[in-house]
Amino acid sequence: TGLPAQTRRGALIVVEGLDRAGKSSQCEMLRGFLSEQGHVVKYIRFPDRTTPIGKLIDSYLRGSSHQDDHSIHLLFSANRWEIAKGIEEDIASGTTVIVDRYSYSGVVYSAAKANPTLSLDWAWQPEIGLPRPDICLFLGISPEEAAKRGGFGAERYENEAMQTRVRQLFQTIFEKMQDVAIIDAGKSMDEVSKEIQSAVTGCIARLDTCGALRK
Ligand code: T5A
Ligand code: NA
Repeated sequence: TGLPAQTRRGALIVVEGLDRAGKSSQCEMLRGFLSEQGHVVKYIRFPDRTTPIGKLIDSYLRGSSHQDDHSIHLLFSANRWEIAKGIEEDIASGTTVIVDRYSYSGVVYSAAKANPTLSLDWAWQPEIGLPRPDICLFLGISPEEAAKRGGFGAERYENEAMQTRVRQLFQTIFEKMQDVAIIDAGKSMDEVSKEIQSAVTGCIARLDTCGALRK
């Protein structure tokens, strides 16, 4: 008696994957699924191209401007930091947040560049302290399956050599990581969605929603 009921926190769910693996489609489907289950859900994506930093990133990705490799890496990271507080507040107030790409894309795409002073280790540093996901769903897809979903677009990084290194680096980091579900994204949208739902349902059931979000 007397003590206010503690608000149960939301979950932080990250969806990562290779280009055209279906991340955005699956985030939307997951949002619908969780909403139907009665969760309050927010869907955000990185890069968030709407902020001033995001506009610099957008221009870089579209090839309209140049940035040093380290500099653009720090901008991608800063783009997460400027939204991090908002994520923490949402989670604390009971909202489940689905994030389309996060630090893992951040470190992998930068380290995939042939730049001798931009290692995975270097790339991780500015990510330290950001809210840690309760689960990361990694959507893996073969180059053949990805190609069937349309050729490479015009954006930077959408080329064979870059994608091959990105694929290897994602594997390297996810092999060592806990709380990651590797999903075969080459299957049909509904099959992929079912696998994601089952992984997320398991995660939420195990989650101590009275405990704080990890860093
Ligand atoms: N980046 C990003 C960094 O370098 N550092 C960072 O810190 C961050 C956050 C932009 C780039 O920025 C880099 C990585 C990227 O190169 P982005 O805007 O998220 O990142 O990339 P997008 O181009 O929007 O995303 P993708 O092209 O990777 O697409 P998605 O979201 O994986 O796929 P989606 O859902 O749009 O689907 C693609 C197509 O496939 C179909 C869909 O209908 C759609 O046509 N499809 C399927 N078809 C058959 N079967 C299925 N199961 C299908 N699922 C989807
Ligand atoms: Na996308």
